[in-house]
Amino acid sequence: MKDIRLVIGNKNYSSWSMCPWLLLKMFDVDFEEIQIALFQDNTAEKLGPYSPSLKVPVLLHQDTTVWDSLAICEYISESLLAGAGWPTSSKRRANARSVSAEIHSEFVALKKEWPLNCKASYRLNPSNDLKNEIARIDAIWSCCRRRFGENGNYLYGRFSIADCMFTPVAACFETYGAELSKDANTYMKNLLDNPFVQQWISLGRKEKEPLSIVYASSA
Ligand SMILES: N[C@@H](CCC(=O)N[C@@H](CS)C(=O)NCC(=O)O)C(=O)O
Repeated sequence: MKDIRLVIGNKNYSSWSMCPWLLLKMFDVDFEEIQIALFQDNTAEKLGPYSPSLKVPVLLHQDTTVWDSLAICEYISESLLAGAGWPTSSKRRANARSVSAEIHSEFVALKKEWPLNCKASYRLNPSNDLKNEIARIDAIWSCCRRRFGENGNYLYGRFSIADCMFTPVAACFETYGAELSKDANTYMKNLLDNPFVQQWISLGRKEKEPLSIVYASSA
């Protein structure tokens, strides 16, 4: 058994699982992946020993259990990366934490109407609420890239937790055909070209659970 274990759901559906998984991969942290299929009769039974919330993701490190994607990313950065998960300047770090918290806690229409589904690729017209949310995400991406992105392809130049939190959004935008500004579209493509993101998506596409599961839930 490895020192660090990450419990995740189906790669095809579990947007929140993708965030800490990508952080660990991007920073070359050795970890064991424990995958539990969601929305099965025995899912709660399987998650119970790991997850106090009965949700994924969950990180297990020595005698510490951390659940909830953003808390896990914070823990990884603090305990395993000496803080390197966030930008180094306090101004950028504050901005990165703000946009990460915003995507984590807001965007109800996006999470409901355009769930992660790596296997799908079709246009799905957004509601007015979702259009407003897409415009807000476009503004976040464009503004971060313009103000802070000078030293790389990511929101704050080099890769950070903020990019992890927005990667599932990029996958959903691509799947359902979000209309974005040029800068936001370029950033989305950069995220999707990342080899670990490609790996997640291609593994998700190979999973066998039926697509109907995702529409029966709000995950
Ligand atoms: N706020 C949590 C949300 C976790 C969550 O909703 N996970 C979904 C999968 S992406 C889940 O475990 N769903 C199973 C269920 O709701 O029973 C986080 O950021 O980790």
